[in-house]
Amino acid sequence: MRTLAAALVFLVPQVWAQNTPSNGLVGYWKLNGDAADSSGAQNPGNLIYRYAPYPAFQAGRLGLAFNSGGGAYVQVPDAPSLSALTSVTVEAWVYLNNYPATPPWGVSGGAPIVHKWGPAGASDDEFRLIVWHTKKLCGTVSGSRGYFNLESTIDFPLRTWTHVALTLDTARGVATLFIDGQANASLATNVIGDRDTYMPVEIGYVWHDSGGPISFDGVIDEVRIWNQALSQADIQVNMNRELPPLGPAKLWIGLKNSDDQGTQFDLRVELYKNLTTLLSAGEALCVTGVTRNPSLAKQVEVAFGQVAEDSLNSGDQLSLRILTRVGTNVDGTKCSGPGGSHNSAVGLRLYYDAMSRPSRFGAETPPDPLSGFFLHSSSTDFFDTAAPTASTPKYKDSSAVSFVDGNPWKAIGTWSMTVP
Ligand SMILES: [Ca+2]
Ligand SMILES: [Ca+2]
Repeated sequence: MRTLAAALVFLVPQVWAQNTPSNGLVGYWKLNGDAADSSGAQNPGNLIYRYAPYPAFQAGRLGLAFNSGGGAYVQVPDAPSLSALTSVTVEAWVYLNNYPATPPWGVSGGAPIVHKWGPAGASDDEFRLIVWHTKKLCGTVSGSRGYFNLESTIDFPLRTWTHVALTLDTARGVATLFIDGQANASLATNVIGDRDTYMPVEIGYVWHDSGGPISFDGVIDEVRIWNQALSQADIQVNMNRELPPLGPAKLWIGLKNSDDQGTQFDLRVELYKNLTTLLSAGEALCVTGVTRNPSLAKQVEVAFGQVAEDSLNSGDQLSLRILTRVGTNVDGTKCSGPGGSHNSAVGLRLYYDAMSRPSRFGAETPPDPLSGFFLHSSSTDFFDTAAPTASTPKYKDSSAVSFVDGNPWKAIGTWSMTVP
């Protein structure tokens, strides 16, 4: 049994076969008041107070964030999905109050952001992001070919929210430090991140090998660990938002009858478990510019609402239902189109199985034009993660929609898959 979030957030087939999502996100701590893992890889952390408990969560960069300045830290137990990542990305938003002091024992002081450290010293840390007392950000990865310390070329900004990311692309042999989405320093290296220790991931804290415990003096938010090297574009697209729990539906629509041109439409998507439990729904209202020819089909994005907590078992049916009606403002009045809006329309057409019009839905982390659950039809309507290959337009029409009849939603169709 899997939680819905674990199954749906990362929607590739492997999700149901193993715990590591194949989009590469292996740990995702939003730190919105707890240490829950939203990656789907099931790596929840524990909040540990070194001294007396205090309010460790406060307003952050995205929702709440974790204030480690009082001595608390987040500890995530070791797991196969967090070790020996080969290529890796470690990301976080950080707000540093002060540079770390050089401790009296004469070793380098540091403000630890994220560590998965080794039992023997820095040279066997699996990976880490830390701000040194020299004011530089440092990223480290180690493995069977040694380790690197890659330092920023600039002093780390104080008292301002700053996004940091370390990537190691083993295939290309490049490590890069990003600050606020811009590559700041890079290094050609043959290091591979294949170390596999039993140590936990720690956020905001490290036990310094020669100096004892060190806390990060500041606030940390939105920590993500990937088992792949994200591109700068991927980092920029995703750094300013929480990764969505379920990507939008992207639906290609057209008119059933060209006489309805100018009419505005509403679209609604509903996701069901076993056709009875509504897991999530979303609507796009007053969609304009809908025309008839397949080559003029219009893509409309419909965001899902929050996905209800539920569980999926092998054999459960997961279904996407798509509905339409005459375009309606939020106050219930009819939308007016620039070409004149009808009170009734012959119907709306959904394209779903042509190369250039692949209606689909699902997570996009990072956004990928060919990721998601694609709608298909054979003898039954279904969806899966394979992009359609048909070169001719495939579509399904709603029955007539009418505002004057009370403007009910009319189903275009229901697409399903069976959870393996
Ligand atoms: Ca947060
Ligand atoms: Ca391990």
